[in-house]
Amino acid sequence: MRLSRYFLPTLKETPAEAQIVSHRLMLRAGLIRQGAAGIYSWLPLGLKVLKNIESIVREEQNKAGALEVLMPTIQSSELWQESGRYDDYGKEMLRIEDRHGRQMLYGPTNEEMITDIFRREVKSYKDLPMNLYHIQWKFRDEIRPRFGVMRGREFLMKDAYSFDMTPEAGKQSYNAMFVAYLRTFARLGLKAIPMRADTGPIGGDLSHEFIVLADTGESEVFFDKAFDGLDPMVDVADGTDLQPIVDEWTSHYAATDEIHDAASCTVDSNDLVTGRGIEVGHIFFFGDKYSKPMNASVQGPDGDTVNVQMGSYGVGVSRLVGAIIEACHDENGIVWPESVAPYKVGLLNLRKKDDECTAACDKLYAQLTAASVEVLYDDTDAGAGAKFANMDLIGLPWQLAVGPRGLKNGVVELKNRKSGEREELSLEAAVAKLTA
Ligand code: 5CA
Repeated sequence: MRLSRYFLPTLKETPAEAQIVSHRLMLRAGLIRQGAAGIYSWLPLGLKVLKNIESIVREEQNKAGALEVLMPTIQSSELWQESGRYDDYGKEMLRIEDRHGRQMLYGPTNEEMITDIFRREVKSYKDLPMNLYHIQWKFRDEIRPRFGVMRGREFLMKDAYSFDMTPEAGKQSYNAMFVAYLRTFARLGLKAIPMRADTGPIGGDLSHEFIVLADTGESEVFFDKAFDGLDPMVDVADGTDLQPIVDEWTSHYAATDEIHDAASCTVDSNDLVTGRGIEVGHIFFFGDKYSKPMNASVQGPDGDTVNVQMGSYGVGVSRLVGAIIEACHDENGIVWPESVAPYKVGLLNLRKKDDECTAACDKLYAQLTAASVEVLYDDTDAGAGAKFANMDLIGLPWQLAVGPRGLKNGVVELKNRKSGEREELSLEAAVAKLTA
């Protein structure tokens, strides 16, 4: 992509309304713009990151055996009357009346709707286990939307719903999502710790929040430093017994302030780490909480009818953009992990008026693009200093700078955004390194 043809409205000044670094950088780097409190438009660069995160989440859901569907954002109130949550959900639910006076709502979550789909179609234990997920916008009329996309009112969530015949099978489905979450957050370049959690309005008694550590996180967290030694990139194949993996990850103490109790915490004080964290995922097992009132049942092997055992599993996809920036930035801007970066390489033409320099840049751009390397090519008239500052701000993993002085010696400069390391390479070597 040529920057001269792109829409990247970056800001030099720090926007006054943004209290935390990720919100400031998302505005400054031209990723989002606010429409109303807690409601954002995604500009081209931000949307690319959001889509990259979504893809990784999707790959790991599919790998874990979940099936993608897409449910609507607008729901009818009737199913929520059935589950009993229509009144319970209170003011966080955005209620809408259609032209016929029917009560509708903008979905804050989809337990009711998916349970309805399931009960209409699935009648036998033979069709289980089943896990259905979608990646769809939600609306919660948060009392205090803040920190940009971190606590929005409209936000993108991946929500999965599992259906099983027995509580034991239901826990296996829970374990599959638990492990998929470990892998997902690791692939996103994050260190997320699963912590025992309150279940709130979703319900149930088994639940974990996946928390990314960041000073600006909304919850205070307490955990055993033993988590440092665990590798979340667990390799799983069909039939792998997941229980030992989950046991390993849940045997160490980790709790948010909601349930942490200093008196009953057994971790040696030298081993207990205290910090702040951002909740990027939340998984629940709630048995028949919805299947019973909504009468979602299947026929078991001996002919009797049983309410299915359910779990639900959320990932805050849009929140993750902010969470990744909180975890990956420095004083000059964002430092994207390569897996989610909007472009891999920023190509800087340091002297656009120099024909040789422009010809070399055009050629590098063509070669890298032909090799499927995503390049954002700064072919604008801006000065070299401004170009470097802008590239640092938007945080692409590699910067390839081309200037007349280097070209005289046949070299260009490749900088790694994260380490800051620079090296001079021939043009061929630079292309080889970036396409390797
Ligand atoms: N139905 C269940 C799981 S599918 C559910 O709704 N869980 S949740 O309420 O915990 O939300 C799932 C994830 O969505 C959270 O872990 C969080 O990462 C994200 N999320 C929740 N509220 C917001 C919000 N206001 N802004 C941005 N992300 C949010």
